[in-house]
Amino acid sequence: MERTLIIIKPEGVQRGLIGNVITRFEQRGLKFVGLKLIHITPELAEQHYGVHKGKGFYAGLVKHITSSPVVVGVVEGPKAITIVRTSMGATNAAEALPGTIRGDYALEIGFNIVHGSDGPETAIQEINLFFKPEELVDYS
Ligand code: DAT
Ligand code: MG
Repeated sequence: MERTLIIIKPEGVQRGLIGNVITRFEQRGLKFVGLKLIHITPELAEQHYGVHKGKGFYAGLVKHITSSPVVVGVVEGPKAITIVRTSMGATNAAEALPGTIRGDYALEIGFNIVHGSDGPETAIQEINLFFKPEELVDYS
């Protein structure tokens, strides 16, 4: 079993895609063990996107993710990290295949609807950044 962090970004919330994105992960078979609506602070955004510091798009990325509320969730399942990434589609929405979230709902890299952790270590870091242990449920 793996756990991974997902974020429905400001444009996803504003466009009314919360239910749709959650449904896609649920229908894939993943279980939500954490879920909340929050407004990300600049401090939290800088921690979350710290790996991109120094890149040309960093300032815009932080500004955008803090611009309005987002949904953050933790999903669980076998190979959850890879399954979320492949369900999301390519980072650059122009290259994302139809059938993926980005391929069905996004046009631009800067408005690509959804975030998913990119590996086992970042998944643990990102889950701990956004959720306290007591905010995560256990179905077993
Ligand atoms: P992903 O979100 O697929 O993990 P990433 O970690 O490389 O992609 O980048 C994080 C986010 O930053 C991405 O979802 C959108 C934005 N981004 C990445 N590369 C960009 C670029 N060249 N121009 C503008 N925004 C970019
Ligand atoms: Mg990433």
